Amino acid sequence: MSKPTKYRFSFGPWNISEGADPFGPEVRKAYPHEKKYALYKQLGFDGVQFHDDDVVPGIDGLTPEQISKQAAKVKKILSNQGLVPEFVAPRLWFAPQTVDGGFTSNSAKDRRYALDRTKKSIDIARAIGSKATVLWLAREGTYIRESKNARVAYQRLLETVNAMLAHDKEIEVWIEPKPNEPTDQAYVPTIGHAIALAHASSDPSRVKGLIETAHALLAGLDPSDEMAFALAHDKLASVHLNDQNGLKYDQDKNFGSANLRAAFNQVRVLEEAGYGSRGEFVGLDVKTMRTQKGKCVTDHLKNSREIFLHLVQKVRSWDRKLERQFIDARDYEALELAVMKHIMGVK
Ligand code: XLS
Ligand code: MG
Repeated sequence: MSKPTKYRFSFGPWNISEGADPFGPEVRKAYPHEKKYALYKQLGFDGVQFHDDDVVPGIDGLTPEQISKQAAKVKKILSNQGLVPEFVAPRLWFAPQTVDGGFTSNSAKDRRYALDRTKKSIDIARAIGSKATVLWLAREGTYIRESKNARVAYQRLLETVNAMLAHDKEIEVWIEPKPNEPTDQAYVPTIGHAIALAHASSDPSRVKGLIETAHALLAGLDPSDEMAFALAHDKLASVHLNDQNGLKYDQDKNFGSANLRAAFNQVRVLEEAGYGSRGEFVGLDVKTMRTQKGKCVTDHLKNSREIFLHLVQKVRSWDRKLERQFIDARDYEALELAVMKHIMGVK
């Protein structure tokens, strides 16, 4: 057995939120991003996930010089706090140009905006010391199927990935699949789609996947199997652990809070593959409940990390001999009871 992985954790500043939802306003006071960075270490986190405008607010109205000046400022804050920028993702779902999608918009002008913005966000990633960008393809999809040519859309996505790889010779593109929300039907709904794109690209070694638990569940898939698929192809660049209670809006619940056994299996698959041993982060993408009182609530982050670490202990103390015995005997009823008792902590 190789040395146990010492996990490193990351989250994005948007994970400390004000609690607005589509039906009502903020319920907690805003907390400035700059102040959030000072909280990471004490919560047990070393990595920061970014959207481009988390680093450079108002990015669309700024000159390249203003953008690099602001990026340098954030780089300094990170190094003062001893933090690592994990990735910078273009936020392509807020601008008026991305109402109908970015790379797959029917408007050539809007597609150009999406690519330019993405190149800016790659430059920001490099400027703050990260070699990764994430494509969560929020609005690349449709509400009615007839509004776009899906075949052309997938070709455009591939051209986009190639243009990103050509723009910067070192950048890695991590594709984060999600099957729906905000669109009815999103392109690249599963990790299989993402990895197919990676292999079709001009440099497959720099295109990987990022799996978010809730996104896999929304696709009706088992997150641990999705992770296993990516790991089998050495394509799992990062994970966004959280949880989801069935097929409803994207909930970003605390890791393990809806389905502890599924969480155990995600940790088991990651552990067995040595995930993290090459510096990959265990990312969390969790939101506190809207009902939670307080300013700057961070308990959900601390708690999800704690649940992950408890599950690591559960995986490491799982009786592999017993497992082998039940598997060899094809006694899966006994195997299931043993797993359940182990998770529940009863003998
Ligand atoms: C939203 C996504 C987002 C990405 C980065 O559901 O998970 O948070 O991780 O754009
Ligand atoms: Mg995510």
